[in-house]
Amino acid sequence: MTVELDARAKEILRGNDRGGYTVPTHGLYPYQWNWDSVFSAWGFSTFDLPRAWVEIETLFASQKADGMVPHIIFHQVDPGYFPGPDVWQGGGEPPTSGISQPPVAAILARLMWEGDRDAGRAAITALYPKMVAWHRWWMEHRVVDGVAVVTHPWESGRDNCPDWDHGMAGVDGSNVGEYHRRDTGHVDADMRPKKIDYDRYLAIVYAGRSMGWDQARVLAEGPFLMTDPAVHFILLRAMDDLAAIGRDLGQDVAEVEGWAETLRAAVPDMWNPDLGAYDAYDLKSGQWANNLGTGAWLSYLAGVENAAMDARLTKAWDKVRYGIPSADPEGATFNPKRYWRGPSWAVMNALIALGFQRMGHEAWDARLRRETADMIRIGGFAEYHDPLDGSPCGGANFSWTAAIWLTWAGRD
Ligand code: 2M8
Repeated sequence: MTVELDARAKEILRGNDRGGYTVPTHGLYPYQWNWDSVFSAWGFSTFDLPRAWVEIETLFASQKADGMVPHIIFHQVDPGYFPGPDVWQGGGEPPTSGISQPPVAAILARLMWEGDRDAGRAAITALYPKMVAWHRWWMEHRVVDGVAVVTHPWESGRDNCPDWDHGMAGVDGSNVGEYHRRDTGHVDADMRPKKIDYDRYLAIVYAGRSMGWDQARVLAEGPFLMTDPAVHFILLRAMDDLAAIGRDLGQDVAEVEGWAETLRAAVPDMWNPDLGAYDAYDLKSGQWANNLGTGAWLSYLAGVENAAMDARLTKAWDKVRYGIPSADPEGATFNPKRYWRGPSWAVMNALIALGFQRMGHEAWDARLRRETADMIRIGGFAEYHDPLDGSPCGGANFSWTAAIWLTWAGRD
């Protein structure tokens, strides 16, 4: 079974390879997505290391002059996805979107490099200054008072998770006009965001576009701005990993270490005392999300732990069977099949497990790996899974789920 799944996972990655970049899945997502691509690279690194480094090189080839690495790169126009390059107008050749995505590159590039230093030396040496520039972009354009923020739910990668409900309520989506969604032509609409979400997603894109994607203006004047503990902890961990890479390469890492210190010092500011966990905060309305979500779970990744939170988290985990739910199972809006509002995502489970490993939570790591592997055995290489019964949700033959099988969940 494991051997068969290994072969199938490799087949999926090869099948989604479009030559230098990997699509998340055929049909539903026909372009290169930022963090999907880095997870795909990690997957490739288990059986084709040169191809793995090429994936990350292709991603960074679309880095903007200000250091941003865009969230989508539209290599070949495909009418099967909306909103495409004509809607985004993010510039570049190939064209891109106008926002970024969670900066996992340094975290996984370090793992890839440490797996084979000789093979990765040239690639990591070329990549290092580009990753520094991207992290500087985050510090300059997406950190407010030391805390990481997102200017669009898509920037968080967790598009419709309950974290964003307050911020989204403040976005006027009534003027976006007619448009034709394509996602619901590929997968069950009950597993996707609702129309009211899409209206607001588009309103935020139109606002950014009207500012010519001037990121200082997007931050100051955009209609959506929330702190994101998940991105904060990912960025903080990525800073630590980037500093480690830089030290190994003999670079001066003082600037990167300084960024890590800034982010670390602000961690207490993300603590919502009423929730008893790290939480997202709406900078427009001044309200906590009051949602026990992925951000809290990712604290371990950054070496942050809080005894008061552990019990809350494990209680939520115990309510489901297959991995970490993307929303609190006891929350009023929990939905085990609707995208980021409840399902278990193999890719998030793997990131959370890197945190468990960092903090020495071996039993949790083993449990999460077993549950994620079982979920993939039940539901296949789906985009995400129902955490109650493991059934598949969203797109099939998904690159990042295949990658997580090869790198972590399916490993002996
Ligand atoms: C989902 O997001 C895209 C927009 O970026 C979409 O729904 O159209 C998210 O799950 C995101 O995290 C992911 O990177 C992307 C491709 O898998 O799909």
